[in-house]
Amino acid sequence: MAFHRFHIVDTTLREGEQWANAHFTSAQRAAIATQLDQFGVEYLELTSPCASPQSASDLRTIAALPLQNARVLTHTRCHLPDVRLAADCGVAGVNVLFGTSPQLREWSHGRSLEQILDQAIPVIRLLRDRNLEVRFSCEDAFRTPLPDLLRIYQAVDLLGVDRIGIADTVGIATPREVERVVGAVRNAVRCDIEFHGHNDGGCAVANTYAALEAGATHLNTTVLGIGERNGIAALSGLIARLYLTDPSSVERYSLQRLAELDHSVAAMLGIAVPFNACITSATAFAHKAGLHTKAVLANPASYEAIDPAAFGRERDVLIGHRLTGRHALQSRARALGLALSDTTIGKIASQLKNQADDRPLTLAEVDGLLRDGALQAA
Ligand code: HCA
Ligand code: CU
Repeated sequence: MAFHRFHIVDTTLREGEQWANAHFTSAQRAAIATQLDQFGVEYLELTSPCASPQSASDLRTIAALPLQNARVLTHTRCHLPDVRLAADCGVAGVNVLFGTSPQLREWSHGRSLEQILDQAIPVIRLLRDRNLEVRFSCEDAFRTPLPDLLRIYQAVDLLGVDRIGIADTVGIATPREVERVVGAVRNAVRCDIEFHGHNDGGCAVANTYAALEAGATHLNTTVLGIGERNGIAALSGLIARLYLTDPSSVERYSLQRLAELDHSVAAMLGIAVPFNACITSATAFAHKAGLHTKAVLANPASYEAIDPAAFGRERDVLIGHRLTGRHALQSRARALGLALSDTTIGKIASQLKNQADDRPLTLAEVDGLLRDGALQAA
């Protein structure tokens, strides 16, 4: 299936900074912006200049970088003073938000729908007058009654926003609900649609993908999925999902840079890339069980839907453990230039399994067993 055109709005430098253990220095922020730009994301969303003096000066610095692909946005409350300051920082646009669910209206800001719209009007006008991209997002959209959502989105669409944002702020949506809500919004507005999905229920990437299928044009990600609580859709997860559907949908990105990007941000955060990160984790292309290794050695496509080479990764066929099969050993022997009979391979396999019950063997140790086996058989 071919996708309509979509844009990645990476918010590592805003939502990502809201992860409990994230605290980027100015140099790190600039490095992340540069790496994301080199990867090819279309937008970077940065923390509001109202957050702190350093946030304001870093926003100006990054907005002035000679980036090749990414337009720099900042994210502010829908307050005129905040938006005025943001508009003076050299950004291409401002992402504003307002909580619209009954929960946030009651416990966060206490405003009615009318008051929200009254506050949005001058903000949208100011950004349009300044020729800046303007996005208006309903925070907590999936706990906002659909009629309320549509009313707000249609009103801001008529006021001339470039896009509206649909945020699953508390991570409660399912792909089906995302399809229903984004589909309804798609039918109600002319402007572009951005989706922002939290991962509390483990559905962030699935929901973001469902939003794309239902008509969203702009998709929020962060590197490694960092963000409030357990974060939002991970860039590598979304790229994997898109690649699996249609490799040509992501060919415009520098896919070979993805692993380096994840590892570099992980190092800045003082964490390892999670073992289950799509594409970029140490074991994302490691095959272990005998059934798997046998088939992968014959044809990698048997157990690999993603080609590691497309991302500059290599597959790992693990053959030093107790689940190793004879086929994997035979294939390794051939790679070493050793011609071993089935009987010899069988003996080596038993030897390996005995030893590997204590601990897995390294590849060098397996090679040693194969070479010894070849000498004894000669
Ligand atoms: C938050 C806000 C937000 C905003 C998303 C958006 C969310 O940090 O609570 O502007 O679309 O998840 O609602 O990240
Ligand atoms: Cu968020």
